[in-house]
Amino acid sequence: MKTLQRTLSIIKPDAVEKGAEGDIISTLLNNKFRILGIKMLQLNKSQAEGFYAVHSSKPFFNSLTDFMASGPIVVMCLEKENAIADYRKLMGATNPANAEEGTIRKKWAESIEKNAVHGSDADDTARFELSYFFAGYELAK
Ligand code: IDP
Ligand code: MG
Repeated sequence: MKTLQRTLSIIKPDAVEKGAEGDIISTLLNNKFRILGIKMLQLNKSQAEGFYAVHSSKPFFNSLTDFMASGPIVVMCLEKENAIADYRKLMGATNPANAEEGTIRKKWAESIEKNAVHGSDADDTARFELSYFFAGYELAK
């Protein structure tokens, strides 16, 4: 049975710097994602560390959190049937060298770190990540 799901999407600083927001948002809408909430903001270093706490032991953690705090981002709550897996498929592989044709990362990512977009990877992480950026009243019904 298909169930309606929510996922967190981030257009990362590298993609905002390139002016890719409009193209990425169009791609999401064309692929039947509903945008229930959207805002632009810039994380500070400790907010970036909190968001990526699951990766705190990784060798790339310091560089990743510097990058995520380096400029404005666009955060969105997306809704669709099977949104979590479908959005990860649309994003493409973490390393753009492995991303399939037609994916957002194939088009916009420049490296395994500066890879244009983020998407939640499971129900529990989606809940945590959505609550990191949005209060309930900020989301459309
Ligand atoms: P995901 O974004 O595809 O879910 P994760 O493994 O959860 O990938 O990694 C989170 C983010 O950390 C990636 O999107 C990327 O920006 C960065 N990252 C992942 N692996 C590496 C790496 O090996 N070197 C540098 N940055 C990395
Ligand atoms: Mg991840």
